Amino acid sequence: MSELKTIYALSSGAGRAGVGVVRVSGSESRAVVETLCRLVPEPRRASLRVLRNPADASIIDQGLVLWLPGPHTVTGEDMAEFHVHGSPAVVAELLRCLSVIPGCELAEAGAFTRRGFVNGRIDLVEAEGLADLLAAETDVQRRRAMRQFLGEASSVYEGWRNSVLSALALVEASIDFVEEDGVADAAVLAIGAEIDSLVEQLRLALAAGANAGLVRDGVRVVIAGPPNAGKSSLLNWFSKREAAIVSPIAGTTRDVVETRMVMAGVPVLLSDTAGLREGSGDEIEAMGMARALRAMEGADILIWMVALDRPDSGKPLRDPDIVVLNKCDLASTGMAEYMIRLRNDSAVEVSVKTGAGMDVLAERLSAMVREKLLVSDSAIVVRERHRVAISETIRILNDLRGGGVVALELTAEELRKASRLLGSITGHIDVEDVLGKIFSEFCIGK
Ligand SMILES: Nc1nc2c(ncn2[C@@H]2O[C@H](COP(=O)(O)OP(=O)(O)O)[C@@H](O)[C@H]2O)c(=O)[nH]1
Ligand SMILES: [Mg+2]
Repeated sequence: MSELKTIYALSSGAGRAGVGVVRVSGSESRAVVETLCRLVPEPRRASLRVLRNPADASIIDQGLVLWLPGPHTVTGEDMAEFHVHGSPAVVAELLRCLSVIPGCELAEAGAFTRRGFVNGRIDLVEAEGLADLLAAETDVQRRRAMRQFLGEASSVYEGWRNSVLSALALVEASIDFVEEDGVADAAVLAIGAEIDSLVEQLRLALAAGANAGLVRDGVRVVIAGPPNAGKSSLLNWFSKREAAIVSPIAGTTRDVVETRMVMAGVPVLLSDTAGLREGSGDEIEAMGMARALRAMEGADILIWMVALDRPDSGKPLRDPDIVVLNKCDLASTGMAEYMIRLRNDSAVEVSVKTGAGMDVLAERLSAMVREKLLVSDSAIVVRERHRVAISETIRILNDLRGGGVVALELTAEELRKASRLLGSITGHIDVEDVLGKIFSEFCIGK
């Protein structure tokens, strides 16, 4: 540890602010405080100090200084914090003065959190929770990330790993008695129930995590339908701005127009697509339709919109989640038949133009967004990295169970693999290669 440099960075947001917080971590932290303000404050006690440039004793700023001796700090190392006036000039001068203090260097992105991990202050799943927490834009994101950061997910992962380890202990103990008849069978039998229950829990967790990406990345809502149904009008109504061009000319929308919004505390990516019709002959419109079809496939919620005065309205690519009959201010023609063809009896009738029925539609959509998230609010298998490890663990355990009675040594080896996989999620083993990826997500100063 001793060869590690002392790192420093602006930990609060860049640009003008009331206060700028510069953090320092490493063995030189105390020396840094002495260099800049002579008298080191009492540990963990905010003290007002004048900070001076060590080269010429000119004043950098006056601010609060914290001296935080390790190991009970976020990095596990000695730390210091300088709360100065948050102007770019003050912060720049402070950082410049820090850069010439021997043994100090500017922190890389995520360096503070990484040191916290190396020193056992935080595990990988908690670090990922912290990254999500820092990136959280909505309340649902904040709550899920906070739970992960506080270690809820980690303790579940650790619990699973412990049950693998206790099965392993039993198998290893039996290996010594393998000469005796029936010991192998008895051992495998004894761990069977435990493994089955573990596999079941892992499966449930995978399923619950299937929608977790929605909390992180947002729910994709796609509006599709024939030309002139009012799709672009609907997108504009939801986004409260003229994001898409509205016109009576069929084939106006040629690309996927996306707008971000928050619904039920969740980020929603709402997409308007080119109207689907046959035989338009326009090459660019055809490309737009191809994009529309792709967007429909990737939709978490598909809104199929048709106009009430156009009974011949085509068919959606897949069962829509919401059918919207627009233009209810106009006379309806033969829609009943169309609805039967669509096999959907829960359409919402609206007029984007007059606003009729729009509150019902908004409520229906928002309920659906909430429903998508119910599953994932408590999800712990939230990243691809977790999914891969859990799926592989399930495969190994299933093979063990399905393979009849195998040699105990082999069983033990497979259980060891499973425990390593589960341990790699929280970072207790074999994780060098994933570290760079996880910590590079952080900004500098974290
Ligand atoms: N009468 C009536 N016209 C509408 C309504 N909603 C949209 N329109 C009109 O229908 C035409 C097509 O709308 P647009 O949003 O561009 O449809 P899109 O092709 O599905 O994107 C435009 O002239 C809109 O003003 C509605 O509720 N009632
Ligand atoms: Mg349009």
